[in-house]
Amino acid sequence: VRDDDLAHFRTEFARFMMSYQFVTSELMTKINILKDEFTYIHKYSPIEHVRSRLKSPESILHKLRRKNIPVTLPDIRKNIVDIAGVRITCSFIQDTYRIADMLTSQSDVTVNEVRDYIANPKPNGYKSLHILLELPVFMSDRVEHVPAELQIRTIAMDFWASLEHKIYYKYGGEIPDELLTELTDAADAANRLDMRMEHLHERVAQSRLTAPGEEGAIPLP
Ligand code: 0O2
Repeated sequence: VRDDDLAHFRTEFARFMMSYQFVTSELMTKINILKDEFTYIHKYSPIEHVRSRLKSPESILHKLRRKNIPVTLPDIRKNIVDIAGVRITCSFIQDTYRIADMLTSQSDVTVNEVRDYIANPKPNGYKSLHILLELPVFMSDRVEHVPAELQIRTIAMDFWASLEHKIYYKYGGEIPDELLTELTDAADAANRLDMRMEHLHERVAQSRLTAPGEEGAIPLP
């Protein structure tokens, strides 16, 4: 490879990666606006944490090799749709869907695919709502439609997924059977906890609606 070509590729790649940084910033702004406004109206926040990450060049290359995709920027743009990743953690299951609806109904958001692993968990027990979307990013000389992966899940689902992720990497993807069984049991326990918390949350919301002396209160959803 000539030095000139390498320098050119470096510049282009850096510029390419910047577009994912920008789409992440746009998504974070949208999420923060929804969070603040929802909290103001409903007096509680449906979002506990929001985190974002950019896939590393190593991890992009690894995925390209695994899927046998050529290493060109247009191929990466088209095929690796989770370079920009944003994860929202909610307290309650109903809020994961509510946040998803609020975001995906915005007119500049194009939804390419929804993978609902909450309604259809993976065989290991993994639960999360994944939305593959695209947003326009306005730059100095052009508009780019940049994809991002949004993951929305509850605190209990997130707790389970982070431990499973660590165990998966610790065992290089070959988790021993007895740990797999325990993990599946833990996923069931997390699911039961989600159901109970949701039920409690609904009861509290109902009692707030009917409590005497609270006529002026803004009802919980
Ligand atoms: P990281 O480090 O989070 O980026 P695809 O090839 O795109 O069709 P892919 O990428 O497996 O299939 O898509 P999927 O199933 O929607 O999963 C994408 C991401 O979801 C993963 O990204 C994880 O973050 C998370 N995920 C999916 N399945 C599991 C699971 O069983 N356990 C845990 N803990 N997380 C999961 P990456 O790139 O694998 O990792």
